[in-house]
Amino acid sequence: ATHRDAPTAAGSGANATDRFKSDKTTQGAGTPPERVNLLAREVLSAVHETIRRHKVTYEEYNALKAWLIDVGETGEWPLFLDVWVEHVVEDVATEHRQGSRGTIEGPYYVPGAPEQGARGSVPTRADEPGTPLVWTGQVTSTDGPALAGAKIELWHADADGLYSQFAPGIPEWNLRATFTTDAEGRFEIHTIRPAPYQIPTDGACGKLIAAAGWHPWRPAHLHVKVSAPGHELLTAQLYFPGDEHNDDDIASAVKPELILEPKPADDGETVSYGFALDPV
Ligand code: MBD
Ligand code: FE
Repeated sequence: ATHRDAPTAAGSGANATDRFKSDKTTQGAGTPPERVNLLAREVLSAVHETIRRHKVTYEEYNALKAWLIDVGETGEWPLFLDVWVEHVVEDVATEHRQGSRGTIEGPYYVPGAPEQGARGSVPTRADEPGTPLVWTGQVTSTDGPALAGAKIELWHADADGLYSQFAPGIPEWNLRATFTTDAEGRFEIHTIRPAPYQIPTDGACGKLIAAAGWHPWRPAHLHVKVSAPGHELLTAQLYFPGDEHNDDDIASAVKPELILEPKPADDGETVSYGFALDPV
């Protein structure tokens, strides 16, 4: 890549902000005033309490103000919220479920990825770097039966940790696809193993991480949305054993049930992992 199309925090941030606006911006617009009053008051009280307890100075208050302005200007509200807040929303939203565990969606999902049937490959570049991965599995209902015609939407980073449609210079649907289970609920997906993901160091989120002395890493992961008529949508991520950030993901989104057990194969790796969906 030339310098001009090098990935930047502001570039992926602007794309993630646009993506959010085109899909989800009107969700929750009808939240009743009593609820807004309750939640806004409690969040503000928690901020006030922190200021009093730690005797926050004007210098620190102005650093916060400058940083919040920067989050907006670099388009990083989706990244900030999904990394540091979404995992708790996801826990609360799914605590009633009996079926497969899920985790956060993150900022880089795009609906409508190309349909590949029950068995096929995700779109890749001719010279796509990365270890080939063949993933087989079955989608069932927690009621018992296999779910034919269930949709598995898959998206993930490439071997450089970059996502198509958010980093520049990558074909539109690279490493993004939709699969549909066969009559027995089964699927077979051919892709590559993604690299770990690093929060951009040149944006507001990167500045917070550096200023606080944290690290910017998420472990390597595959994102999925699994859906079938009459069942709750499952949003999950799958991880690889031995990744050094499985235990300290900056986005707090790893759960032991989501770690794959890949096995070496002639040309790369194979893995078996399926999903059980809760009826609505
Ligand atoms: C990612 O790839 C991701 O999955 C999350 C949750 C946040 C930032 C980048
Ligand atoms: Fe991700």
